[in-house]
Amino acid sequence: MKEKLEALKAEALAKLQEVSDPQVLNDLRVKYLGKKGELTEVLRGMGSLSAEERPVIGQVANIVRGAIEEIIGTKQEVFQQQETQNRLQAEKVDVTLPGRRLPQGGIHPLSRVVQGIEDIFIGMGYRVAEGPEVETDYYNFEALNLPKNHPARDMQDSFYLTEDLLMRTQTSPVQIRTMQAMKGEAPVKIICPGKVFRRDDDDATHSFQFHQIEGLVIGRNIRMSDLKGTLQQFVQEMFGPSTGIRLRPSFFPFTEPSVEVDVSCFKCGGEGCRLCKQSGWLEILGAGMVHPNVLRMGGYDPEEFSGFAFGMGVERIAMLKYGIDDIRHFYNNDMSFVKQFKGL
Ligand code: 2NM
Repeated sequence: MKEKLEALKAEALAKLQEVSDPQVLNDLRVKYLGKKGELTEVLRGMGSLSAEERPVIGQVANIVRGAIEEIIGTKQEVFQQQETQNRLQAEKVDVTLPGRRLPQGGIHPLSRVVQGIEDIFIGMGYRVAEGPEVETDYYNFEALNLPKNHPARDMQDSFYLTEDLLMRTQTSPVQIRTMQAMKGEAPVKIICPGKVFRRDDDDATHSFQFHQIEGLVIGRNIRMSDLKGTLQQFVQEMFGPSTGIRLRPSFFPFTEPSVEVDVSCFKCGGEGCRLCKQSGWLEILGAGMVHPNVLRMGGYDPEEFSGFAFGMGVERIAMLKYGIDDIRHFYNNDMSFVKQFKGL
């Protein structure tokens, strides 16, 4: 029996020594040490041994069991370490790799220009007022001193929805609405940014919808010099401290007198270049003293109150500022265009 045990031990150790796979190791453990294993099988014969032989064989059996358990334990530990190493290798993270950038949006050039202009006027104490894009004939024309037979009211020039409703052709109706809401209180200092609509064929410089910012100031003793000083301050903040302005007589139904306002070319400083067509000046604003009829429509007595107003096209300013040659770029949603203004 002792020989059997020694043979079992030799065979088991030889086989276990070669094992390189945890599954095989477990199979061998069951084969030798399991309940129905070979060692158990041998020990079952102990019953036929004499009382003297039994402890001797028992001791040998224990040594055999111990030797087999030890080599299995050692092997298990090696396999476990290998497993840990493999996992560490597989799950390795290189913390020095650069991170993945999140896609970042930018502000549309038109919004950027609107925000810039708003900030300048807010800095001068103005409030931003907004109103509906669908207007009544009264607010869009009548209250702005455009009589019923005025050429600007031609059906050909505006988008009419009904006899009485149309898409606003400028943001001035917001100013009338604001004046009426103020119920004769002064001062009024507002700018009105927004989308306006004209029935026009689109080309490089025209669009049936575009953006305007209009400003309005009403108070006592508001004079043309206040308008001039305000616009002078605005263009210096907008285009740089050396920018100058020039007023030329003009006509608008809602202002009297009316002026066109040019700014000295911010590209050449007035020397003359391609941007200003060699004139040294860029036309960017219309303005004037609010017409007495408009003041009356807004609820202000022209004998007591006066005011100035101005308006500018956002697209035109953005095109000059960023050197954009076609107004349609603003609306195409072409990413290669829009992306150029990221972080500007
Ligand atoms: C312009 C030019 C001149 C203007 C007038 C008014 C109002 F409502 F007070 F009558 N708002 N804006 C105005 C005056 C607009 O845009 C070129």
